[in-house]
Amino acid sequence: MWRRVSVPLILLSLFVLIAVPSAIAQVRRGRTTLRPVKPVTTTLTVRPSMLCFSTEEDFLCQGPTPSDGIKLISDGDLLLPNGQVFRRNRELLLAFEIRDDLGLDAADVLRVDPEKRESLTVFSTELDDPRGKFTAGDLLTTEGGVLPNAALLAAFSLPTRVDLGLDAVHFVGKIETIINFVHSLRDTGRDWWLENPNALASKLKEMRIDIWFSTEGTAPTFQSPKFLDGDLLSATGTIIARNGVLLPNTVPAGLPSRGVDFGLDALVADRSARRERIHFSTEILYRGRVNFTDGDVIRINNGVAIPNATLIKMFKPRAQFLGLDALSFMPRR
Ligand SMILES: [Ca+2]
Ligand SMILES: [Ca+2]
Ligand SMILES: [Ca+2]
Repeated sequence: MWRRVSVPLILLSLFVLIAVPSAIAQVRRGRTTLRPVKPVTTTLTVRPSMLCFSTEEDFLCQGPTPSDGIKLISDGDLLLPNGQVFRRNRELLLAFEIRDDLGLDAADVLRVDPEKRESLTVFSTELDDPRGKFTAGDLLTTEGGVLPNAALLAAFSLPTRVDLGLDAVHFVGKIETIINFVHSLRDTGRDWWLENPNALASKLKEMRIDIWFSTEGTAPTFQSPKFLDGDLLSATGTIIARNGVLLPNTVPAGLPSRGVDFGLDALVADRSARRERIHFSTEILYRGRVNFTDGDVIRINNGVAIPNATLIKMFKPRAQFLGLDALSFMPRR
């Protein structure tokens, strides 16, 4: 009994003898905390429930049946990690009166009204409109607006006008202003922007908003690129983050210095234009000190935030990996 009591007593006495004078000394030195303060992180913690996404491939859902009763999921559908379909491809394209599935490789959901089952989303398809109303490089809105690829690239003053595709998109700025700009695309029309592509950068600056995006191609030439398809661009003509900035130093990302362009095919951030909030997906995987696949959600300069398996598990697909091609936050409803 004596031994059982004495050991805790001795430990307690030692703690009092060591800890209390140390604490008093810290308070005397004007320190208000007795423990080391954890470093404050400004990185947004992204949870799967905050996101919607599209896959690289079509698949059959083996989980709960989607609300429209169709178990076949297209790489053009916008999905929720809870195993539901947020919008089918044909719903996104409803305003364009297109019944073909044209794929989905960029999306930014701006507003959701669950009661009316309405949402305002900007997005880009994998394929051109068969009737020629838009290309896979254009930015589309669910209201039927089209911002052509030429306008997105105009501020980069490339020597020739070329459609470089559109692989990821995210608007930054005040959400009400972004929505007003997107509404205006419905009335302006694609042809006006093709005639006045340089108007976009000045319009965005005037409204104090921006369009962050990535292309499918490197320009103006592969040998002497101004930007890579793995760089994050701004429609005002600047590079927000090069491929080598997006990925940690231990990954050989960026050309020509580090060796490989990993691509950039899906992107989310908040609306505040802070680079540390960027999360994205690459076109190719990497195995090294930092491992990632082209289906994972990766945090800027910091490795995998959400693995592909977590995004797709509620769909119970028969393959464990479906890729990742578009990513958006879901607005708070
Ligand atoms: Ca994409
Ligand atoms: Ca596209
Ligand atoms: Ca990807």
